[in-house]
Amino acid sequence: MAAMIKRRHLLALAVALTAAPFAFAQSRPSVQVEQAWARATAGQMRTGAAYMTLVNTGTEPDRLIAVATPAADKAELHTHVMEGDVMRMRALTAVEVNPGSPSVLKPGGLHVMLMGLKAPLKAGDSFALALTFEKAGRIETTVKVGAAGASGPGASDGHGAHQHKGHGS
Ligand SMILES: [Cu+2]
Repeated sequence: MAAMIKRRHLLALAVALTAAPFAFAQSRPSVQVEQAWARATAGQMRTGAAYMTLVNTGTEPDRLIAVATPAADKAELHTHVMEGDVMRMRALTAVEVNPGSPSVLKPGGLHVMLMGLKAPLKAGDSFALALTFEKAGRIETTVKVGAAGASGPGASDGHGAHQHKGHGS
């Protein structure tokens, strides 16, 4: 008799557990775009790249599916792949943004390719970038332009001694 009741309780628990993901799925997914930056371009070069960290603060996976900026004729999602000994860029249709593991766009990896820049990117300037996510929708961010040789957001070119390192890691 007692065993019977216990079994029923277990079943109820199992139902509660399987129902939980549905409850979470109702919550609105959200993505934060952090530390968007770009390198200054050289001379009349008409292509550039923007980098950033995409943090999924929701509970469901999301995907970055489109990028656009008034600073360039066209923006695309790119990654770098090795083909033999040669590093090449390849266009992507989407970048996965999963909860608990920020997607980092950085030199040598994922990046937003800017084609047909309307003006050279100069250190200290900034420009708007619109990111469209499958679930989170359209998010606008501001891309800060760093030095031509910058390797990260806010990275100094040797003169930025007063710069803070930003969010600790
Ligand atoms: Cu590219």
